Amino acid sequence: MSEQSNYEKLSTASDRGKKAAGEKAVDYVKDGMTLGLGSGSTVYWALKKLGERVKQGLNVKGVPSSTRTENWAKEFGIPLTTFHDVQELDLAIDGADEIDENLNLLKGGGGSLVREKIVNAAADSVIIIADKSKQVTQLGKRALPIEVVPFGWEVTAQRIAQCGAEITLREKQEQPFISDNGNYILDCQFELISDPASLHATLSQLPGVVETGLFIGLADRVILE
Ligand code: ABF
Repeated sequence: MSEQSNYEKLSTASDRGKKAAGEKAVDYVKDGMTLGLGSGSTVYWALKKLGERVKQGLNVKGVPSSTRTENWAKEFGIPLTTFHDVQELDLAIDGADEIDENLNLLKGGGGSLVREKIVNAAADSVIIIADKSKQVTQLGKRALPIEVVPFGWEVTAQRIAQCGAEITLREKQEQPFISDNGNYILDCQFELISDPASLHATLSQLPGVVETGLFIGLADRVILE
């Protein structure tokens, strides 16, 4: 069964929450906007609704944050553009794995965190869409995804472990998972993250770390359903 037909089954409350949140985000899209298109199953619903609006005459274009999002956007008839042509986005719509009360996020479960962060940071405004299970008091219950350069990843992993994490190299079909940027993802289980900004700053300084899944101060609004 394809990913999409799985989403369409809406078998759990969380699936229905994702659909509701994704669709609501489209109410914030105005004619003429250039959009950042996030990734994940909640974004799938935003893209589907956005495609319907485009068919009704809404004029927008989007920069996709993953190959999967690019394919869905094409399927739904959403015009696409790239950072070669636009360097500022009006609005980004994206999902998250955890959202704390300060709207800091843990992201990257789908492996697209680098492009998601570039897209979110380029947007005037960022709306995060999620089902209610993503709301937490403190980030870090889930492992923190960190994208690293494949060369010397073992050394990078050791350095991250010294910051207090248990590290798992993400795999797909028993091979290292490769991001859209050709890198590896380390899933790093910390104790609960008490100071996300400081942890992000520390990790970002380690050689080999491309980006962390901590999104600090980027989200402007959260739609939780
Ligand atoms: C992306 O999609 C990721 O950063 C995050 O890991 C994930 C959320 O997934 P879903 O919407 O499928 O729950 O935004």
